[in-house]
Amino acid sequence: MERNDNMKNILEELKWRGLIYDIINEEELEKRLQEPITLYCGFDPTADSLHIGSLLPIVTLMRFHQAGHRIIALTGGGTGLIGDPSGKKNERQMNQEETVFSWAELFKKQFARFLPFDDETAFSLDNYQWLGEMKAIDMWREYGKHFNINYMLAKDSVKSRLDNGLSYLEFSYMIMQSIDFLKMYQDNKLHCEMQIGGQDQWGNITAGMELIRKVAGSDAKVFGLTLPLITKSDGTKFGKTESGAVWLDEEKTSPYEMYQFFINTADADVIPFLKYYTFLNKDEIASLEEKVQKEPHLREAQKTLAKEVVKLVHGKQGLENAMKLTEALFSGNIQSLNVQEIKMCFNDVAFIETKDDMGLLDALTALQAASSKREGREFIKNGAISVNGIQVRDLEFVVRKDEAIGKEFSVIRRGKKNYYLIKHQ
Ligand code: 383
Repeated sequence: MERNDNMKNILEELKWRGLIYDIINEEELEKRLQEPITLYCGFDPTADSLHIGSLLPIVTLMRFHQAGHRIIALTGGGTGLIGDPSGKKNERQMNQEETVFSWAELFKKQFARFLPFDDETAFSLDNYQWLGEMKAIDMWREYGKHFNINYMLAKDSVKSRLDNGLSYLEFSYMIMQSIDFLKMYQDNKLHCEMQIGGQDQWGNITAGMELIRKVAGSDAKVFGLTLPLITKSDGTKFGKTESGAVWLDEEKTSPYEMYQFFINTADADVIPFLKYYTFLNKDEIASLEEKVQKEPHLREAQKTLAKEVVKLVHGKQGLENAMKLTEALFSGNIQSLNVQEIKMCFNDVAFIETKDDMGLLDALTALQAASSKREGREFIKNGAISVNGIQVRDLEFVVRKDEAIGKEFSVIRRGKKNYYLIKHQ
């Protein structure tokens, strides 16, 4: 019973969460969603990991699945060889086939962390399966025939690139993505009737719907839904830190770094982000909203957001690790960390490498923790500097490999928050 209500109310739920940018034919879709529907979202393997931008459509697929619908995570092993011009200013560099295939496998492993693939209600597919074996002549005769050049030129992804340059390869991308939708629509077992994607995918999604109607008949009912592009209240791009993108692979972005990324969410953004990324319900979010208003300094909402997302992506263990590191850094209790944890924590702080023991003053200037020796002396005298969690007031202090953590790292802290690393070789 509850499952059924969820199924029927999924649009309402998505709307409340601010997850809908656009829907084609909303009334019809609302009716159609009274019964289980199959929907998909595609992801091109353009790097060796998914990133935080891919998480929103993944979580949205989870919501549909939990509401009783059937979902497909489509890896673009085929389309990844072509390159979607949508939202891209310039032609992409072509990646080697083996590279794209190996990335595709990494994507599939990552999807499985979120989606319980069972080949009945949740599917993991790769469009190389059909695009890879398609003959060029068939592609033009069976599908190219249905694409009107004027229609293609009118799409943003094409129009915006005409001056900058757009190769025939990327121009044909929307045909490939449309073929996917058609193939999965025609497949009896899948009968996929809906595609979701970010705002940038609107043109490709509608092109697919158009192709299905041309091939299967104008009464074919298919749907498209786009998710908003996530924006931040300060106008900066979401999903980037100083050290680059936030990846879902823990080797590229540690659970600790991801935790820090979300903890730093602005008060103005934290409620929308909780709605987008977590499964907390209306009451839970409303009570956090009150806390943002009444006691913003406690950052309760940010802590919840960070915990929920890190747990979702890295599991309980990852979350525990992130919190341990956060606690150690906050309290300055660096000694409690092992070499592995030091690496995770200080992945992106300023560092120097040295073979020799090093005077603290020299280290401070080399690390640019102090602009001059004079300033360095001030810092030390004022008790602002600690080495491996222990305050140092001795101007002659020497940072020694022998006393380093694991004989590898000495962590320098200046003030409450500024960390630097000496890597002993
Ligand atoms: C490929 C084949 C399909 C359907 C979709 C695709 C991929 C699509 C694409 N998507 C982006 C990507 O792969 O390029 N042509 O990096 C991103 N997506 C999702 C979402 C998003 C989009 O994977 O807006 C952000 O994550 O749609 O930019 O049959």
